[in-house]
Amino acid sequence: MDQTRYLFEHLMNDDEIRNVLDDQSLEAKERNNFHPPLCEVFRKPITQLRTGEHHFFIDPEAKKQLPDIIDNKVQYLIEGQTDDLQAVEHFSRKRRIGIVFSGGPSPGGHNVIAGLFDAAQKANPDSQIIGFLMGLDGVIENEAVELTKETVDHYRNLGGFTMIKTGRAKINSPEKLSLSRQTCKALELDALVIVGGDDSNTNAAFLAQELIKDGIQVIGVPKTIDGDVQVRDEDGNVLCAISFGFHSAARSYAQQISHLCSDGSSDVKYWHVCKVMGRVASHIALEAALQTHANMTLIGEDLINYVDKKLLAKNQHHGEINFDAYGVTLRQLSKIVSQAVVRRARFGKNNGILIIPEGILEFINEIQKFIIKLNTIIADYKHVHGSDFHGAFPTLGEKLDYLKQLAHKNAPHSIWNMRDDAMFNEIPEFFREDLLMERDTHGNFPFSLVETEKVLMGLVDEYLKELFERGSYKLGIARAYYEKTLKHGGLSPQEYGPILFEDYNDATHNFILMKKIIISEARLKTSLIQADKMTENDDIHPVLLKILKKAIPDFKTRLHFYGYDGRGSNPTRFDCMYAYNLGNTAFNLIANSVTGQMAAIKNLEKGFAHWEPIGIPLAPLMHLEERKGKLSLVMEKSIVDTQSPAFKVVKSLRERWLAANASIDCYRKPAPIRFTGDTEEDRPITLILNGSESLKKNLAKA
Ligand code: FBP
Repeated sequence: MDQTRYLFEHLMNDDEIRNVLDDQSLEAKERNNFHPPLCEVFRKPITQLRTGEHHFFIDPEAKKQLPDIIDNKVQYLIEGQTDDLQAVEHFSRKRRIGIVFSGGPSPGGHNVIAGLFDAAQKANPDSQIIGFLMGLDGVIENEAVELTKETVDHYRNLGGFTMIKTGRAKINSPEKLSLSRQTCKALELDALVIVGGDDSNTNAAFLAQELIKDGIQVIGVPKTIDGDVQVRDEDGNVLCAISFGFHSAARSYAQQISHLCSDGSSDVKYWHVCKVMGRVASHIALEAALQTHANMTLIGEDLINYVDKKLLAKNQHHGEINFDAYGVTLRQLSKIVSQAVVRRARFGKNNGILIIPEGILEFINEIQKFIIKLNTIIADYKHVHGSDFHGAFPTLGEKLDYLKQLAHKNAPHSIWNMRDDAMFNEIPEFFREDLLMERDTHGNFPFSLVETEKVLMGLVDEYLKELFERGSYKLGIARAYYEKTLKHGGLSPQEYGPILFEDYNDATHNFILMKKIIISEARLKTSLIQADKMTENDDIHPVLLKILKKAIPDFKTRLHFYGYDGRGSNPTRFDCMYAYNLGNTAFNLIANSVTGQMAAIKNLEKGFAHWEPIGIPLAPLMHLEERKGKLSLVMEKSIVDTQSPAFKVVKSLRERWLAANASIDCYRKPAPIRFTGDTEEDRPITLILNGSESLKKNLAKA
């Protein structure tokens, strides 16, 4: 017997070894056996609908393009009457339901399928669930498989979209709509469930409109780690507080970041810069801040509120308003970060943790302008020339030449003018290349591929060097350490203190700051000569050199990107339960004959006992937005509300978490992702804060 075969057979005969080498870990098996609790209503034999009193602002274009589903209302799922035999028969009839994932993976997706599968089987064991493969392309091209119990069981409570895969295709043309319709008819589907983000739910609305004449229902499910699919009615009532997957991804990133907090505060030599996913909105960064208490977290949405007061005041003397003073530029942002570094350094802290949302560029004045302009130029090129911009100009040089030509045309309303061209050429080359990258199928800018953190930290480094030269970036020295060291070297701390330090005579300062002028050995020598402590021919006392070395900061960064890893993590218990109940909601909406609705769970922010499964009408959520340089009807993304309690809490704790003082850092250790145990949190912290009535009251008083 050859050695490999012998080894294999040996492995299979040894229980202990077979167990540890099994492709499915014990955790995965335990996850497979976990039964997420169901909302009360789903434990009843059947459900029915109750129309809710909610109002939406309706975009006239939505009324025009989605006439058959625009009058849909919010539907609450309530217990159905089992004595209504017709209703029972309708609810329990055999159905064929298609399901598709669309867009980036989001932990919990498999549980949506499991929830749909179990609910359909409970209503009628002959019902079938058809999984479309590789995203909406599977619907367009009729690539599908029937999902068996065995397949579904294998993926319960596990992360990824592995069961049927996903893709970024969209149904954005009459041809694709027609092909999708053909597929649904050919497969004799009763309904199709689209699990996706804002763009995919937009697709769901259009498909619902298209398929209504065939009696095929379409239901959307709010998925995206970005957390930007949130719905409120016109009166501000929250109908969908967050999409599934957000909690797991944020917790996964938070855990990695918290490990860096431990490492960084032990080795005290790096600023760890952590970019976290979230294409535009900074929800993940906000949650990661709450989970970890990192020293500094940038929130893109907050930067819009930045006002350059100096610039504003300068022009106000002439009675003018300089609108350039509003919003932040990349350079200003680098100064804000630098100030935080300097302030911590003052207390001897040469380390720190900075969280940057990947979508931050969207909120930086000049970059946002470039992204919008370049999106339009790239999309226009295709409209006008019929060929792809990137195909026509494969190299950066060719792309830049094309932009230059546009600028030189000097047309009065040209989208790219000489000033744009000049400013664009001042940006580092790798960053220009990033900004010109290919857009995705939705025309979106690929934020996760851009090295934002590198650009920003490059500028921070530059500014810190400037501050160091000016003498305002120094590491504070513990007074006790200074005194001990000098005494040890045979020098009098009291004699040298006032020569070396700005604040030596202020006994309340436990950390003392070297004088601005002393930034090198030469400057130290000059100061000592002027104070008659040495002559030109003497060498500086080694103990004083030691103190100088301690005062000179060495700013070193380590850049990290937390994105795809957390997107593929296993779901938290919250996401296991949420997604499973969403799958049940989708089935129950279908069984109650509605279409053009998004399955949602109301009261997520209040905890499981209060969860209410509902259907939110998709059409009223659509509005006109510029996409690829054209106005399109799409679902609006929800960005961080800077008036929300969660944001205000983070803002009020910023100073504490920065810990630019003599105290220790306030890092918080979030739990690892899991679904068992009493200490697992039951929902994202953002939701807890936003749902807290007492916090709302206190904030109103403040
Ligand atoms: P969805 O909006 O499809 O859920 O995807 C979100 C996301 O994970 C973003 O956070 C990220 O910017 C983007 O996908 C990455 O896209 P890609 O997978 O195409 O690199």
